Amino acid sequence: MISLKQRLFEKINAHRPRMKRLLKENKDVVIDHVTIGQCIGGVRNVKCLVTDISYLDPLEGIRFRGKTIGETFNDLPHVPGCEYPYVEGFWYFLLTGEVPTMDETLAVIEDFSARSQVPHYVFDILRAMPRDTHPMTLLSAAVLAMQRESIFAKRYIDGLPKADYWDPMYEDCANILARLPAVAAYIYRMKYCSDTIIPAGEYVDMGANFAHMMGIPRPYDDVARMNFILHSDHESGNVSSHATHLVASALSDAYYSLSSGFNGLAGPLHGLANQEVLRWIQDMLHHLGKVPTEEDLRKFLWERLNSGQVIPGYGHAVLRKTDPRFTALMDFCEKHLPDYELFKIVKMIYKVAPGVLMEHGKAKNPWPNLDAQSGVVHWYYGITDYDYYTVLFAVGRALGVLSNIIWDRALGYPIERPKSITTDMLEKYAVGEDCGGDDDES
Ligand code: FAM
Repeated sequence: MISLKQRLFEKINAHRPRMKRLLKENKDVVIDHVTIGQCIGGVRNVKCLVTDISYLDPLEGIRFRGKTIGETFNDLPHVPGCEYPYVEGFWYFLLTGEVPTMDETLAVIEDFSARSQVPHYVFDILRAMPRDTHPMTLLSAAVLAMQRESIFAKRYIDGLPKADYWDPMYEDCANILARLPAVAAYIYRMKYCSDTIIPAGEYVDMGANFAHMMGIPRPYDDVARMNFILHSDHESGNVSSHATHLVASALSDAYYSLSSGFNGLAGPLHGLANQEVLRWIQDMLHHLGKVPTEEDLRKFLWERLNSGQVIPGYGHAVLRKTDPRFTALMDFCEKHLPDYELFKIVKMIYKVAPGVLMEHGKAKNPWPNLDAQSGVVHWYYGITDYDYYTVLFAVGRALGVLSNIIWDRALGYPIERPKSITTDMLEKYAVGEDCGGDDDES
């Protein structure tokens, strides 16, 4: 049996000529055009990034390496007696596009086990930070602090050929992934559990280890696996993926890049929305002093919209239907916690909010994204400190963005440098005048 790294190298070698040929023979083929609306409006929908790790269809939702969420959960090697696959097998799948055998999955688990020791100074740094620091700041700072461990940064200084960049990038990414759950769990226990740290036990698999270090009994190991896989990747244009990719394009190592991606994930329009959903629901319950009726809820939604706030967990820049990640979480809740009060409220919001948003008439997509549903699962399993929820998103997101930057280096993607223009120039374009001067190399 060959290792994941060897298999990945075979895949990289097979893929490189495709990219080379595209660049050599078709580099001037036009695939999109850019309007003033897109230029001012967040580059929405401009096709200018490449990834084979996942693709987001506006109506169908995400596919990982061509597989829907259901197929992914079904086809990958499962932890015996559990509903969800090994996260380590999913990592193999994201990197290579191939479903690993059980032996190949267990080999990744063994490899992660060998890499899983978190340097002690990381915990010292976390402890030195004020205890009321947001957990995403703690997580991002911990990843950044570990930058001194970067194998890529060391080998780059020694003079590494470009064709080999992917190799130390792979090493850094695997090291980060093997350590991230322990860092995330440490933050949780330090901040919310009276500093009662649970040391890592013997490495079993990412889901089981995380549940152990969080101090949450089964089936939270399986919930963690589901959560990490669902949050892993959403093609390349979302803020956390794009930020990670952008920073890595300057040949910043994986630690710098991932920390940047996490900083983007911490925004309320992106990953922080999962915290915001629960905060919003708790505010509503507090405000009403009772479980809302549909009419109470409708009124509350309108109050929020009329005061200029967004409905967290609803809307999406790409999706135009209910997010299948939301549906996967909903299916989980229907199976495991159908009568849970908070789940019933989330379902009521799903029934009422899309109609209100349609009537409001602004959001292009009135349907829920995964953040509308993830918090209720965390809450049910005892994690009621909702400002921690984005950390649970982040550990999963690391799988996607790190596999992407390994491939970025494997395919030799250059430093990213889009062109900006001035408002004067846009006004000239608007009246059909040529603005010239397109080739800025700086
Ligand atoms: N509630 C109220 N207004 C909303 C809205 C919502 N849920 N979603 C969109 N709008 C507004 C939006 O603010 C914009 O208003 P202005 O014209 O006044 O600026 C208008 O509708 C058009 O926006 P859009 O084109 O439909 O959406 P965008 O592509 O600009 O933004 C989101 C996409 C996700 C940022 C936006 O839908 C939003 O703010 N949703 C709530 C926050 C959220 O759930 N974010 C998580 C997204 C998630 F998938 C993730 O990244 N984890």
